[in-house]
Amino acid sequence: MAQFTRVSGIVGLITLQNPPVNALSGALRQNIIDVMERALSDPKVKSVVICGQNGIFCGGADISEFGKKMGGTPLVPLIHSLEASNKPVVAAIEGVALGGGLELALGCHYRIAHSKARLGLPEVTLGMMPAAGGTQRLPRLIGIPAALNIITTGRHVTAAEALQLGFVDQVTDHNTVDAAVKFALSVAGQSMDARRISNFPCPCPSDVDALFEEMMQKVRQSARGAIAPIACVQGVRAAATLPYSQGMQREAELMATLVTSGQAYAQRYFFFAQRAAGRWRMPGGAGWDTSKPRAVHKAAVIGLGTMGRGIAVALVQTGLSVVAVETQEKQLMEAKQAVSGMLERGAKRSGAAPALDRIRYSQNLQAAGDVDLVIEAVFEDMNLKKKVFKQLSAICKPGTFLYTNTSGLDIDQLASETSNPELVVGMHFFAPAHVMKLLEVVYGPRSSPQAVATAMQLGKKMGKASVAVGNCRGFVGNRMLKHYKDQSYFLLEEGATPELVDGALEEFGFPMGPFRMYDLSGIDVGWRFRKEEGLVVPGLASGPSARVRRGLRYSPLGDLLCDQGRFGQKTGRGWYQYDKPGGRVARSDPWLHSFLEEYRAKNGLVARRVDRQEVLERCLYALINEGFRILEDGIAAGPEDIDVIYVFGYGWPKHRGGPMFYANMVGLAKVLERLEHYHQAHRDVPSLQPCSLLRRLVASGSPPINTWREVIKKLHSHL
Ligand code: 3H9
Repeated sequence: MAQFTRVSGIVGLITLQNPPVNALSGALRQNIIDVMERALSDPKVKSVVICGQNGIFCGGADISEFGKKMGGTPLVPLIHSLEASNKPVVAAIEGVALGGGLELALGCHYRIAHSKARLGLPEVTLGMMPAAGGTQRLPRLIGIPAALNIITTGRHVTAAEALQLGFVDQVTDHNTVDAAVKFALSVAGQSMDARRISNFPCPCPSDVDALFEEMMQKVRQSARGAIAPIACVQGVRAAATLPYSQGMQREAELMATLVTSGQAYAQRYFFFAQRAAGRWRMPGGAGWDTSKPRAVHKAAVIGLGTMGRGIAVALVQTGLSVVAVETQEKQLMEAKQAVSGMLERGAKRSGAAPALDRIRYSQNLQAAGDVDLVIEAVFEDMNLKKKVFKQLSAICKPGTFLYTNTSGLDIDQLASETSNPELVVGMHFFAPAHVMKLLEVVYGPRSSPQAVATAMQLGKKMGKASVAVGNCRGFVGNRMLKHYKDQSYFLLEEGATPELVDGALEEFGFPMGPFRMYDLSGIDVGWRFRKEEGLVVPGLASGPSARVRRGLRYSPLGDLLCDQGRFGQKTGRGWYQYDKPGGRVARSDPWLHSFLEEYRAKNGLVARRVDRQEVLERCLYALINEGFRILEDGIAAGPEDIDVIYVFGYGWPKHRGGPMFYANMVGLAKVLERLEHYHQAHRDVPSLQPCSLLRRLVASGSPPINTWREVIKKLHSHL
């Protein structure tokens, strides 16, 4: 687990060995203590180097051990014993030094890092805080503002930045262990009194109170109810205001509250959920472990609207050569300018040169003839997409993957237009496509495992959380969202206001409630679509038929606003009012409230008092219920997939783990009981009727969420 050897005669080399990331499990911690004692008691050893096997220093504490009974020596005394050593201890950092891994390195007297190494304290992203001295040592070493930034964001820092900030002493492009051993030889025999960070005074700016006040406000605003970032600030504040030993005590107290909190539980679950989603599987068994992706070098993007432009940027940034096709000349010119701008801004941020020469523009679909894959991103219209797919099937070289960016159209219908339907897969990007982390990879009944594997790998290369899902209207994310949206409208009809609904959901942790979201994205989008489908009947504002579509309860409220030209932010009026068209600050609108009253009166609806709890239960449980249906249908393989989709694509607060995790936390029996209650009260809303999988899970004693995949598999095998 921790191997000890002597190198260059006098250097004790300790190698952490706990694949895959040398996480500091109880056993490894105990081992480090044992080998360190050996190194210190060996008179031939004059200095020590700590490194990790397989080019990785250490990925931090073993996340799977939190919430369980702790074994082995805790990390804090281990790090203290390293720091207290009279023999110099040098950390040789390759790959990553994260969380407890960086804290271990901060306990060493020197840190030598490889130029490609990444360092950071990402505990906050797990709902926790650095609690092995990270909040006390880092500010002492690099100052409060820089330490606050690293600890409250959890971001990974490059070796170059770490050197500049001063928490790495040397960066090498060569063998890091060799460099560290050389360094250890050069400091052997020296006193380490001046190198123990815990003895450093904490550099305190004169306006320390103002600094922390400002930081606390900033963190509270962006945390959306998450408690870990606040505890991180409090921990660093302790470093600034208390002696080291008391600061450590404060750090331990804060962590004790965090580590047992529901939020930390949710975020640790989410860490493993992301990895579980990567282990995708199609019905029939093909999946990540059996299907090899094909190497791709050249891609085409068809259609350069907002989505196509973002996708082209993401592909170029991934290192592919891209042909960007747009048949309209004006649109092509505009897109070229916009894409170049995005690439230049991206390059500026990353410090690289913009790869403008990797993208070529064309007005002709024939330009896609020699590419390895196409991502079609034309307007969301089935007939148009079918036409494009038919043409692409004839133009592209044999074997070219044909991917479609759609937010919910039937992949199999598109595949039918081609001569090789197995090459067709959906790639549902989220706007802006080069920024948003989520990608739904949608397999149709005829998609080949290799076409899916290649799309999944491409998504990963783009830095996306890619989730493989089955083909159905709206796929996973939008199919569930429909029911959340429906409830938001029904609540207005029954007596709520947009302010109440948005307020409740924002307090829950969404960055934006539904009505502010509709205003932002444009209320007219769905209205235009429904008009084309003949579902909006002009002038039909009242009477029973206005509130029924396809035999189901329907709220025409959004359509009625559009009839009045209130499309949202872009027209300066929507569910709220704005100071001008395009304005961002939503203000309550008395007109809207009168409009709602009139609407209710015309439709014979009597407003009743709706409270925040009902808003949460109706909107969230309707969405969750659909999540269970999706699991039942096999559209998503497990609850983790749904949770990843909702956190990365739909603003679900990460500290609540995702909708399915939330249902598990609330208790499935409670969710079932509330759904039954609401369905009883709204018989014309079938989506509130509890789905049979939820009933079966409750009947089988509400098994823990990490067993649902297996339970569902068994249910399917009995069908
Ligand atoms: C902490 O340190 C608290 C301290 O302050 C002490 C308090 C007292 N533990 O991501 P990958 C697994 S909190 C357990 O696919 P990559 C992971 O599940 C910790 N397991 O690879 C996966 O398993 P599987 C702070 C871990 O190359 C496999 O390793 N540290 C841990 O894309 C490969 O992972 C962090 O937050 C862990 N610490 O990325 C760092 N780390 O194959 C968390 C990974 O079965 N880790 N695994 O699915 C990471 O950010 C990434 O894993 C890393 C590698 C960048 C290291």
